[in-house]
Amino acid sequence: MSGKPVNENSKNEQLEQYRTDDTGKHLTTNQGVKVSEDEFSLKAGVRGPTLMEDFHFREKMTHFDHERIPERVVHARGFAAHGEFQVYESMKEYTKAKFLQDPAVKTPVFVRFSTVVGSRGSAETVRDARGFATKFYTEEGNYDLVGNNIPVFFIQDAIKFPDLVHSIKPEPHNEMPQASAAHDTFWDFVANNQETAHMVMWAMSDRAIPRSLRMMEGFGVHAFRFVNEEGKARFVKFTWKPLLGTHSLVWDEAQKIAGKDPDFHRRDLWEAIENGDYPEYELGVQIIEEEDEFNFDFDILDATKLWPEEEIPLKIIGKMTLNRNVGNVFAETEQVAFHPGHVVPGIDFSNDPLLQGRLFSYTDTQLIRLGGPNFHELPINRPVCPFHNNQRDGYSRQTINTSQVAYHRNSLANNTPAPASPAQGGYQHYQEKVEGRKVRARSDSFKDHFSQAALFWNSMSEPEKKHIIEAFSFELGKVMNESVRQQVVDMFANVNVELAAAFAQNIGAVPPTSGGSGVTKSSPALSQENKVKKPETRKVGVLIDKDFSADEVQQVLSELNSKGIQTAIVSTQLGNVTAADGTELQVDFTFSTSHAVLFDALYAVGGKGENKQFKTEASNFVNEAFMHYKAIGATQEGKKLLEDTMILSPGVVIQEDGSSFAESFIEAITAHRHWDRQVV
Ligand code: HDD
Repeated sequence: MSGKPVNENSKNEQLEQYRTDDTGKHLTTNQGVKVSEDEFSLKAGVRGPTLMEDFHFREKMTHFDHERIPERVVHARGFAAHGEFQVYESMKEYTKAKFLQDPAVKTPVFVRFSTVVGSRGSAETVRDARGFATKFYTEEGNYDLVGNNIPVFFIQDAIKFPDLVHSIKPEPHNEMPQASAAHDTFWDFVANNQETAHMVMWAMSDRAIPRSLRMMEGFGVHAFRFVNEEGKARFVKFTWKPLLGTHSLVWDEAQKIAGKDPDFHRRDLWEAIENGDYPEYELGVQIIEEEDEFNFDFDILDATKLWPEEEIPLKIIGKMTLNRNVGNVFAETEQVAFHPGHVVPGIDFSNDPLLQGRLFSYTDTQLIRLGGPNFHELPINRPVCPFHNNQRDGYSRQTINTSQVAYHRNSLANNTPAPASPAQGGYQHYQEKVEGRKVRARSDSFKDHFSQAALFWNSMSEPEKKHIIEAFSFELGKVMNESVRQQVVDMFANVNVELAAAFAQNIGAVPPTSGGSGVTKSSPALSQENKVKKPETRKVGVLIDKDFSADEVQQVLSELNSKGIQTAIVSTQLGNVTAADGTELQVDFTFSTSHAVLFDALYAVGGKGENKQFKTEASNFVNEAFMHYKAIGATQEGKKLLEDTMILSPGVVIQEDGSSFAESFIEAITAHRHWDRQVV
């Protein structure tokens, strides 16, 4: 691309140059020679040996043998989409970054979501942090915001990253467990590296089992810097806020989904985009003036600390919309290379020692993963603005650099490509004054590991606290070593004694009698119970048997659909299900091809036909949805699917004469879950 202004279509137009559709074409070799036979290798006689000269066979087989590349060492399982970002108002006061200046400019973006621990083929609803990596293709080059859905990290210094990852990955002697932290080495690491306390609280909370990639927040985690045209710098943290609110699964449900649909999150994202329900996230920034650097009760350079929104307000500055699915997962999702060091003028780093180490690691990993130094030439990684330098050659180089010189300074090319001054858009590192001795040490200001872990605990609603205790009990219940279990109990007594005592009991450890952090503060912004709740895109399973009353069902479905709620008809067989008046509804799923865990709510309709199989299977669905605190609506014969204990429970909406069933049901769906329900 040459200096064309960047708009929301720029990346798509660039990718278009590389797209190929083989439909309707002749089969050829990679050399372009047409192939006449693709089923039989070339042999000396029909029963004879295959011949070396069969170039088509050799080429086809060799290419196949080399199809796999190493998966990412972390964040291997991921899914991505294209979209655009638009700033609401100019951020000129804070940063000179061009893509944050003009509300009329739409910058193309590519976002890859991921789990951290599991291999490329692992299930998606595991308990884990989620990666949330965004590449902005700006007119000044690529800017990558490589974040997670948790605002803090396990460790404070990047030198510990290999240790952390070795502890949480499957254990080396038997490669178990896959995609899970619930094992001895991880918890041994936690107990012996107590800086992990805060992030572990998040990982044990509902945040680690998101309902949807469209319903989770994203965080840049580190303090970065905004630098404006005058050269003034301020510290900044970045947060993505989903417009659909932040919602989670329940743990039993998450585990079942892992089997029923290991692709649950990517399917949800893919289908939402295909349906035109484009996921939207607002970008928020928290800004700290340089002179306020030391005015907080935590060190702002410590990645195990968040900046409470109540103390440092989140300013919403723009919106990202994901509106296009990828065309080829390998070419785009797999080959995309993110790097927190990909910044543009106006965005700079802080001295957070975790960030500083990341600045090395990402290019290094791409070199092995993508096979050499030219990965920036892959279509998905190319900037949409021109790029020129004296870097040359290397494996799979695509650019044909035709100039005679490839060095700086030169006279033969009039000293070009020439560095640009800051006024011409050249990146200038912020000239922070630093001095100190070379030490391998950690600042004392990084040594409080428990206060913010306690802040998080204090901020949780009662159901969220209960889930955290259950998560600790589950994870530590899978730890074989008694000493490790006890060490973790003793460690979390420093966060909150009731918490540690509650899970200690469940895992056969000695409960603490004293401890606690002394922190009484809370941050309401941390509780998911305080987030936006909307009915849009929620999925409702409609359980229907033959001889139902069509008028009523059609009316309810149309009211649900008018609120953006999606409905799917579930019955015993595919095909059509026939109403009492002969109306036919097309069945989307049978009880065996779907499951209650795959829906946000159930609408039990039933039917007059006394079908035993329907009754058994539909009742199982209803019981399961009830156990997972989901909204259940029942009309007609569907009421008979509810057990007596359910009838007066919160979130269970039963049609009574004269009541507005659909309205109440929509309200119950919007609430997401009904935690005050008695579930045995
Ligand atoms: Fe990392 C991938 C996020 C700490 C080293 N990281 C990776 C991805 C995300 C993050 C979202 C996947 C990118 C993609 O989809 O391709 N990482 C984080 C966050 C961290 C963090 C939010 C803490 C604030 N990471 C971190 C440290 C190191 C790394 C401290 C090493 C010093 N991360 C890597 C890596 C990966 C990676 C090994 C694997 C694949 C890749 O980079 O491209 O270099």
